[in-house]
Amino acid sequence: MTSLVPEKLKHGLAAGDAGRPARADWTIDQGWAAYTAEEHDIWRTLFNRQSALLPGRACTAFVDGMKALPIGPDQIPNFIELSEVLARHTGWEVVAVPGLVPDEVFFDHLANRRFPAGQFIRRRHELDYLEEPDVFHDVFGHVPMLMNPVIADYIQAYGKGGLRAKQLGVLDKLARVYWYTVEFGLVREPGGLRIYGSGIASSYTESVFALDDASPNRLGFDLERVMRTRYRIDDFQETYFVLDDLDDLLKLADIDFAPLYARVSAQRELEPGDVLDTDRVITRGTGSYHHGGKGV
Ligand code: HBI
Ligand code: FE
Repeated sequence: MTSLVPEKLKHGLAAGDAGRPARADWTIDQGWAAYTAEEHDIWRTLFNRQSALLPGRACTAFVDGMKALPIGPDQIPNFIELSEVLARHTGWEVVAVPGLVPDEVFFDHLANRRFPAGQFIRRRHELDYLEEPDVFHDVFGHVPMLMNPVIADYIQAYGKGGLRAKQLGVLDKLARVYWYTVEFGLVREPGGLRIYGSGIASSYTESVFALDDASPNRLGFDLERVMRTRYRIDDFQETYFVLDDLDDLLKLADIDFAPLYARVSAQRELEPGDVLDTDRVITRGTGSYHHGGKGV
């Protein structure tokens, strides 16, 4: 699982960690030719085990997007080749960054349909856990969803909304919406619940936990409810929010969030595992994973 915690930036994430100077927009060259055989091999390991897991778990949009893209087991994808296909479908491109970038920089890229993807790949001893988004999380997890026109517009709207939310001092509320949709969202399909969140789709362990484990809650998505809900950055989620249809995100892209922020700010914040009387409960989790042995 990757964390999107901006605090990391304050502790000296150096631009150009990959050995290249970052530009003002924090982009770097992908430097594709410089990836080592070991790095391509780590990609292959991650790609193969995730590809075996996702049929019947990933949503149709993810599967379709993946199929149409030059993403395969043999090598770390080339961002220029990805961008050519993306541009034709939804007008997005993929640009390389050293890791987490400052919020404003991130939002500005998204608002202009540029997806900043980590240039580096995790090491072999951290296959299942890393703190910063790497090329596997960003490309395998996010890029297939950017082939979907609804997600394409929604993530751009998040970029535009992010700049406003930051000025209003309510970024934490908007970031929760991104977290519980783009990163950790589930969607109902005729065959059952499916993954569309990239943080789940790129995680071997969480793509099983999110759908099959008895521990987490699975609740119908509600915008204001989600804005109030804290999330876990360093472990599986205690609650997943479920859309009835990916098209529901289209409405979200159009809503004026300003009045919502005011209303939500007046209400108490919710803990990751809370379930309310007003929630549309799909699965009431046992909580055993996070609270096991403590009688919750
Ligand atoms: N930078 N590269 C990268 N990827 C992210 O997902 C990201 C980021 N910087 C800030 C950030 N996310 C979040 O803190 C915002 O979405 C709030
Ligand atoms: Fe991500």
